[in-house]
This record gives sequence, C-alpha cells and structure tokens, in this order.
Amino acid sequence: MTSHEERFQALIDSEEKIESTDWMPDGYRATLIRQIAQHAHSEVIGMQPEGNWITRAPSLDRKAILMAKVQDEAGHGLYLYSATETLGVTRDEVVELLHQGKHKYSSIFNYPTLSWADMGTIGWLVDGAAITNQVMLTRCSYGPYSRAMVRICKEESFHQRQGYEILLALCRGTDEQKAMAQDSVNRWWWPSLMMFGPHDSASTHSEQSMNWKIKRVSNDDLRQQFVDMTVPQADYLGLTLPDPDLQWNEERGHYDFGSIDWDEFWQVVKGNGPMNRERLSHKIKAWDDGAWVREAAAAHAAKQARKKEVA
Ligand code: BYC
Repeated sequence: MTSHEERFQALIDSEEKIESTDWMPDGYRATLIRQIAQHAHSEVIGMQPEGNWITRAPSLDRKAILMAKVQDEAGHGLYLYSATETLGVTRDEVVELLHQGKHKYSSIFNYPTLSWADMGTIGWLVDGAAITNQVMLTRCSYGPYSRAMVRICKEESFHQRQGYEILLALCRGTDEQKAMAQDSVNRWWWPSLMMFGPHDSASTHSEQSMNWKIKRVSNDDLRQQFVDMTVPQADYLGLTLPDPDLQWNEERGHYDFGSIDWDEFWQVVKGNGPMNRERLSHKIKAWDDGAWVREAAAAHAAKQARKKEVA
C-alpha cells in the first residue's frame, strides 16, 4: 500500500469522512460520481410524474403543497449535482451523459401517474423507499454526499407524510375514492420494491461499495426494512398490498414477501419501461428550452467580472 492508500483506509476504518481534497482511489471516485449523479438525475426526472398533476390538484391547498414538493425535488437535484462537482466533473458533463442515455436514473420514474391517488402513493411509497435508502446514505463515507443526505432526508420525511395524508383522506372518503387509492397502491407497490436495486447476489457494486462504506446496508436488507415499516401503515389505511405471499414470519421477526419480477426491472433499467422514452425526451426538451437562461446568466456573470476588473 502507498502512503496515500494507507491514509485513505485509515480514514475509512476510523469512520472519518473523506473530503474532496483528500486522496481517494480512482474506483472510489468513479463509484461516487456514478451513484451521486444517478441520484441527482432521479431527483430531477422524478419531478415529471408529480408535475403532471399540479394543474389537476383537487384544491388550492393540495396544489400549493404539491408544487412545493416538486420544487424540493429540484433542490435535491441541485445539492446532489453540487456534491458530484466536488469529485471533479461538471454538472454539464453528467447531464450530457444522462441525455445520451449513458447515465441511469431510478427505475421508479418510468411508470405513469394515472390518478390523483398516485400523488399520495408516490409520497407514501416512493418517498418512503427513498428515505429508507437515504437515511443509510447519511452515514456514507464521502462527506459532501452524506451531508447533502441529511438535509434531503428532512424534506423527504415531509413528502412521505403529505403522501400518506392524501391517501388517508381518500381512504376515509367515498367508496370510489378508496378504490382509486387501492388501484394506485396496486400499481406502485412492486415498482417501489424494485427501487432498492437487484438482489444482493446480483448487485455488481454492493460488495465494494460496502467495503468503502459508501453503502452501509445491502439492497435486500433495505428492501426488507421498507416492507416491515410499510405493512402496518397499509393496515392503518385499510388498503391491501398486492402480494398474496406477504405474511408475518414470527421466527425471522420480519414479513415474508413474494418474488419481484426481475425481468420487468431490467427492462425498465435498460430503457424499455412504460415511460422511459417520454421522460428522457421531456428532460432534453426542458434543457434545450432553458438554454437562453443559462446563456443570459453566463453573460451577466461575465459582465459583472469585467466591471470588477475595471474597478
Ligand atoms: N433504477 O450493483 P447495484 C427520490 C442499477 S429520488 C435504475 O446494486 P448500486 C424522489 C445500478 O446503477 C431518489 N438502476 O448498484 C424524487 C447498476 O447499474 P450500473 C433516488 C438501478 O449503485 C422525486 C446496476 O443496476 N435514490 O427520492 O450499488 C420524487 C446494479 O445495481 C436501480 C437514489 O438514487 C434502480 N432502482 O445500488 C419522489 C439512491 N437499482 O451503474 C422521490 C442512491 C440498481 O452498473 N443510489 N440499478 O450500470 C443508491 O443508493 C444505489 O445506487 C442503489 C443501487 C441502491 C439504487
């Protein structure tokens, strides 16, 4: 081991954070760029399914809350792009990789939002799954990522509660409203479980990422944690989770659940999900439409810099 490697390993072993100015192995840097950029893209693409319902929210209050939530997701994207930049890549570079289809974003955002109840279910299940994963990431060994996660988790908790509250209102409403909530949960349950990634045995990065303390808990353990947390919440709503194999296992102290359709998962990850093409083309159009804002901001910054020089 070189002295650089020894120092890096000592920081990891003693639970100290690695900072952007510290030496780090190329693989550690590349893994973080991949994961944090993917995470940032997910936050930004994740604005689309909910943005789709802002103009159709059932009341002014619901519209204001949904708009605030979607804006929060944009903010999360920005913190995470900033964290990626500390590793030596620019935001433009990683956004370009997303647009070229060379970077991924979370599979969950390739499913359509068909009813108002989906706003509740996304908050409850999708943000719920995201928090389960992100609470672990607050303990990530890379300082800028772990600190971004602390703030994001606080906001995600609010998102999760607002989603649950939408479903609670629907479940206490008319039979039609409750049926809408049930239909929504039926469609989002399995894709939410897929958010945690492939089984540990099929996860290419987990072992190394756990050694580097980028990830602290495995994909399957986080998924189990999410199921255990969510089943009682579904009971309280009076909704059924669409899995006949879901049952409490006294011996394990966990819920058993059925098998995930991994073929569907990989199809979605490879770009063949119900909304992949639409999500990416919408994202690229928004980027192109916003070019004049970036150009104007750059021109303004250059003008300010010139003024400073003259003064
Ligand atoms: N979707 O070796 P593995 C939000 C890929 S947004 C797509 O286990 P890793 C919100 C994986 O990249 C929050 N791809 O990977 C926003 C790898 O492919 P490559 C989103 C997936 O990285 C708006 C391959 O499969 N959260 O909260 O060790 C509205 C093998 O996987 C997925 C994050 O992004 C997937 N689900 O573990 C509402 C969390 N899963 O790169 C809410 C940050 C796996 O080798 N990310 N893949 O080609 C992570 O924690 C980890 O990257 C994962 C995967 C647990 C997702």
